Amino acid sequence: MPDLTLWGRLSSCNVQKAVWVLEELGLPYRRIDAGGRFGGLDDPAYRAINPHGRVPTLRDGETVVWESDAIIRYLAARYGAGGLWPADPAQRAAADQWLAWANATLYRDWIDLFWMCVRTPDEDQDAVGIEARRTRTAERLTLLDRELAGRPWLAGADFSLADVGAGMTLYRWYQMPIERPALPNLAAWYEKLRARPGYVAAVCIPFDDLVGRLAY
Ligand SMILES: N[C@@H](CCC(=O)N[C@@H](CS)C(=O)NCC(=O)O)C(=O)O
Repeated sequence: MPDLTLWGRLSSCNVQKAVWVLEELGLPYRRIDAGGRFGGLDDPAYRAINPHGRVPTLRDGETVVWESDAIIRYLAARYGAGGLWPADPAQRAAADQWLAWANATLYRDWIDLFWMCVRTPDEDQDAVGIEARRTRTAERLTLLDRELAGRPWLAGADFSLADVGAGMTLYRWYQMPIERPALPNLAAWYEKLRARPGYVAAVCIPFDDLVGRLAY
């Protein structure tokens, strides 16, 4: 029986990825609220396990991992039996490229958009900046829509970490007060994600407590 502890508030999108994978794998774990209004990230004990001082951090017995994508890769490799993270290098690369793309490309404008149009108080919002991020995020999601036309899941026939990295952004994308292009394949994929209990438990988290609030 693994001894898993995850540090991080559930309102953090990066924590959400880790919780989603823990739920997908059906693993028992303890989650400790940290970061945001819970604080604790500058505590020496926390810095000792995560020198970066951010959430999430995972401890599995003696093993400590931080950085959300490193955490989900670790969990899937350790406990996923080749499902979420295929053992075959070519199949794994098919998932890994999307996981890397989600973090390096999709995430950047998407998270800026979230901060600029949700977390920034109305009176301080930069409409031009918001529109630039909205347009670029829509372009990335349009690419996903095209890709998803030919297969059920992002890396192929099976659900994998590729779906976690990019799929994590969709709940907030569909909740944000913005205009969205009609993307039928993306919408169908989102519905399939919403049918997964792990996605609902980890990602479909209302963010009212973050609205108009730059500081925690
Ligand atoms: N690249 C890191 C980003 C970690 C990060 O910046 N986490 C944010 C929350 S999403 C954080 O710790 N913010 C400070 C806080 O919550 O107090 C990862 O994916 O884990």
